[in-house]
Amino acid sequence: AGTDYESQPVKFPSNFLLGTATAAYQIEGAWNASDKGESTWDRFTHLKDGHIIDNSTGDVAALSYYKYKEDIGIMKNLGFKSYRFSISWPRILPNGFANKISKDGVQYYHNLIDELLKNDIEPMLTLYHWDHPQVLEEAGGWLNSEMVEWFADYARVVYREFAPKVKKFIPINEPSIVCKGGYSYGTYAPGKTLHGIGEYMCVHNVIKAHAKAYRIYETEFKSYGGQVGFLLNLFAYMPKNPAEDEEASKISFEFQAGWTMHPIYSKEGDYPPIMKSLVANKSSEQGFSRSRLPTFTDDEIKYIRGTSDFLAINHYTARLVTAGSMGEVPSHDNDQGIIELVDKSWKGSGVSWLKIVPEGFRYILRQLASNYGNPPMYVVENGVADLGLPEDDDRISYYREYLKQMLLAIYTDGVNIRGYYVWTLLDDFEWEKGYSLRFGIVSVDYNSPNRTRTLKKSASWWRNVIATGKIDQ
Ligand code: PNW
Repeated sequence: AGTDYESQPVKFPSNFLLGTATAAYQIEGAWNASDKGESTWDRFTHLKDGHIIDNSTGDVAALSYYKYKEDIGIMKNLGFKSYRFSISWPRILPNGFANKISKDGVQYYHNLIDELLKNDIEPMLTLYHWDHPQVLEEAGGWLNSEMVEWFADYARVVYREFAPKVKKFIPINEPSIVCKGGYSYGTYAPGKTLHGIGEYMCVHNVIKAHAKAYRIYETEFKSYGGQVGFLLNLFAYMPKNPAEDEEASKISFEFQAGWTMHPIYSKEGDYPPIMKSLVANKSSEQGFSRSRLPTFTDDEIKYIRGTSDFLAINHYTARLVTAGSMGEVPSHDNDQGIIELVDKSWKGSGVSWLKIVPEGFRYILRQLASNYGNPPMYVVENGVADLGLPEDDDRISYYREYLKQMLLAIYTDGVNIRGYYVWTLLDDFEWEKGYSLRFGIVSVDYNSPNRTRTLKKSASWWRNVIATGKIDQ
């Protein structure tokens, strides 16, 4: 409010890091190259049982396993200074466990990282972007607390190999999204629908796994001088009616952000008090003998608190919230006592959940900063889907308007944001949506065996933004 269009800041701060982000399963292909093990997403897509809209798989995807040099060349050409990518866990640990390390798998990521460094592109490494070894899922996956140890063993292998070259690590991509998709809705691998139980158990173990991966770096690898950050996905949850729905918006924030942020970033640690009481009340109303929200021991609370050197956030869209009831009974969605709505005036995109609400971006950046002591932050995913147009003017205006809101958060609100990553470089495998929609600034021709890349208009737009250090009006 009070800032007119002309006076909005358009220049990035100096040393602001601009990059692009991808994830292994969504672009690599080469699903069974060399001795790679089967991942949960390999298993899930191979079922071809309608879970994936076009019954497609990531078997070949964008072939980035073979074309990484070309992809890095594109980033270099566009001027990006950093690349966030993920490692496929079963590619480097084919058995799931650390008793066997794949030489070829490890070599692939060394080649990728070396090529980035040669081109002055800073690697940001995500250890787990949803594709865990299927064999570990057979043993319970994120519902088994042993998964914390298996992940810790994997993290140690990753650090041992790559800590000399990589200075920013993110253990886990979006705990709440992967746990709800995989263990509550069943829309993601492994497709379990234990709503009200599964998503809480999964997040509980994921938080512990994150913390352990952080502590391992801290005690065994800190001499390399790198950092380990916590990543969450967060929509903006804005009150439907500002006069009445402030409480609803606070509850939403605690259930989405607080669920994982409070244990790691608050002074007291543990889950947010309001979440503990709401889930406990619902559970008892429903006849459960204890809360469906698991509990941390005092030692665990201490161990988890403070396990993040930077906050990484993925942001796409917003919701309006008001008191009400949604979701399956029981479920994390339902426990909140909230309904989420979208404003009719919000523009849609190529995917139904993603409405275009630039002001929501500033809203959550400010909210995160003020709730958790304004930690150093990186926005490590932001972008929009369409149905595949080379003249992607809507994508350009999405980036333009969202970036302006981020700059307002930086300059006007003082939010400590250090970098921003475009989701995504290449048209990719979009999980349950397969290849039916496109998020890339570079198109991939899925009809050509070679997966030919072509720059979209938004890629050229980004080249200009990076070269000039500012957003065009
Ligand atoms: C992110 N939602 O996930 C993921 O990190 C990416 O792998 C993915 O490709 C990207 O968003 C775009 O879809 C989300 O439905 C997926 O709320 C879905 C939701 C949120 C985040």
